Amino acid sequence: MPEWITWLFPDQASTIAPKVDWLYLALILVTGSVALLIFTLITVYSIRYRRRRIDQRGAHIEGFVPLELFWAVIPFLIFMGIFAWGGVIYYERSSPPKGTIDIYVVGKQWMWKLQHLEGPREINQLHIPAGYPVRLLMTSQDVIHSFYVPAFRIKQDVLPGRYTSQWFQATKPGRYHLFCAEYCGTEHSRMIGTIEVMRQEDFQQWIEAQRATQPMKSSGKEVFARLGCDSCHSSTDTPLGPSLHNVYQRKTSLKGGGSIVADESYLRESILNPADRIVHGYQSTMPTYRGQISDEQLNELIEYIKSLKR
Ligand code: HEC
Ligand SMILES: [Cu+2]
Repeated sequence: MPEWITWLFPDQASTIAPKVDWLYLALILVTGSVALLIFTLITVYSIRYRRRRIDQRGAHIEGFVPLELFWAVIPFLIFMGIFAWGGVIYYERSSPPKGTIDIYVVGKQWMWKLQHLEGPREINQLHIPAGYPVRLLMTSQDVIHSFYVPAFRIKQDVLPGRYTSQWFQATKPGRYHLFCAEYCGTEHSRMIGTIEVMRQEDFQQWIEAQRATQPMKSSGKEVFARLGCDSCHSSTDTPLGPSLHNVYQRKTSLKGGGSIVADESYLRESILNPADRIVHGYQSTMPTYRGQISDEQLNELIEYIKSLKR
């Protein structure tokens, strides 16, 4: 993006930001120049072809097919091009690379609660390193919110009862605004925060200084034991329940046909609504845990299940 145009956009602080801005700029230029052309022609023609005598009549015009085709087909092609361009960016925006740093986000009227896998929790503030892909796994404990960081050009609704996710890679250290972009009640406008992008070494130091906390998967292990999940789930399949080892990212066959890849959303659903999808070969004997655990505990539980490997 050339220097002279950057005043038009907020700071570009993620890998996707320049791509979004180029597309946006193209849209402004295309629609702006067409609007300008139309308004100029309206003005010029209304002066040039104004009625000069009271008995003057306009000619009767039937239409001209090549011209009609020209101004239908050309804009169509331009807009299909823009659609494809936007599609490519959208695809990139929604497919995180491998090896992301995962952060759990819980939206709540009216604050952002964030947690690192290593354990540290933050409120309305998130520390991350520059130059690393970060994936946010987000949910809300009440109404719909939206996680919006203008400098990264990312915005994603955060919904109660399920995970939505988005990823980004910050390019330069600094402090960036975090907003809630979905009206969520009286103090919506105060549901704001800061993303603190640090140099890699600084981030390493920061996360080590939070050592007092334990990793999410360890807290999750405690929740697992406290809720008695281990009475049915052990390291091997038993008649009481399937083993949860290696379940994450595995293709699970379901009762009644079909299968599903066990991602975070599936694990979450299995705990809150176990009757919705039954693992092949089992009955619906698992009780629901809806209302018994907070979103934070659920996140920790899921990290624990993800860590179970043979
Ligand atoms: C009474 C026994 C029982 C208890 C207690 C129980 N489960 Fe289950 N669980 C099952 C059975 C049976 C299934 C397979 C049928 C189904 O999908 O509902 C299952 C399935 C699951 C699955 C899906 C596994 C897969 O292979 O796709 C997950 C995840 C899970 N349980 C997690 C938990 C967690 C976490 C707890 C504790 C909060 C828990 N379960 C408590 C019996 C139990
Ligand atoms: Cu909100």
